[in-house]
Amino acid sequence: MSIDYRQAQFLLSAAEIEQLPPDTGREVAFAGRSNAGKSSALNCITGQRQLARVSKTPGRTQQINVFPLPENVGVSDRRLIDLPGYGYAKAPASLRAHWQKVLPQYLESRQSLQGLVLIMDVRHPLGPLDQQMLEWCAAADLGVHVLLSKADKLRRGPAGNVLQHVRPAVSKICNKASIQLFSAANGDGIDAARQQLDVWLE
Ligand SMILES: Nc1nc2c(ncn2[C@@H]2O[C@H](COP(=O)(O)OP(=O)(O)OP(=O)(O)O)[C@@H](O)[C@H]2O)c(=O)[nH]1
Ligand SMILES: [Mg+2]
Repeated sequence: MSIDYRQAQFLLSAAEIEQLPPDTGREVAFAGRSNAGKSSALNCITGQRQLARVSKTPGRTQQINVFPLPENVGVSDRRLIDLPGYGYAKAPASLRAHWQKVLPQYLESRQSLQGLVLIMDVRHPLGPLDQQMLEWCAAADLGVHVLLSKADKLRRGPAGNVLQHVRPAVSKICNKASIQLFSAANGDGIDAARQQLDVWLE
């Protein structure tokens, strides 16, 4: 049986780890560079256009947004988490410093966190902050599933080439990581992404 992600609902936005729901059950977090397509991926996977806010302006998701899955999907106490995007140059320095502190703290301390979906624009993969994120996950012994997003922006051949190049580079930093192409625009890769969530959440 697989989980019905379409039932996900918005619960709250948190600026601090202490504001998150109790650290019980299981959750999966979505992370990535600002504008990489985190919120779009969440909306695509949950089949809900407006669950997470999507914006042309980078830096839209500035808090930790929590989306519980209701009990009636066959599991209980399960959540999806939309993390604030990193690397947005125009974000106030104080906010960047805040998340630079809170993100690794969250990855290390959150017991219910089963894995991280790391989203990278297929046209700009594996920037310095993506590498840092992978290093934090390796240090926390956390599973990572990379979505090379906006795959519809490249032809199939070039997109496949990026996948072949990025896969070993990602594994080198974090040997537990898996990777795939993904497009929120046309739904390519959605089944594989949901399967990974099922593994972590079921
Ligand atoms: N063509 C295409 N555009 C996409 C895709 N995913 C996201 N976008 C576009 O990329 C922009 C950013 O998407 P978001 O989902 O808001 O990105 P985000 O990572 O949540 O950004 P922040 O919350 O600002 O950190 C929007 O204009 C989206 O429409 C995709 O798969 N294909
Ligand atoms: Mg967002």
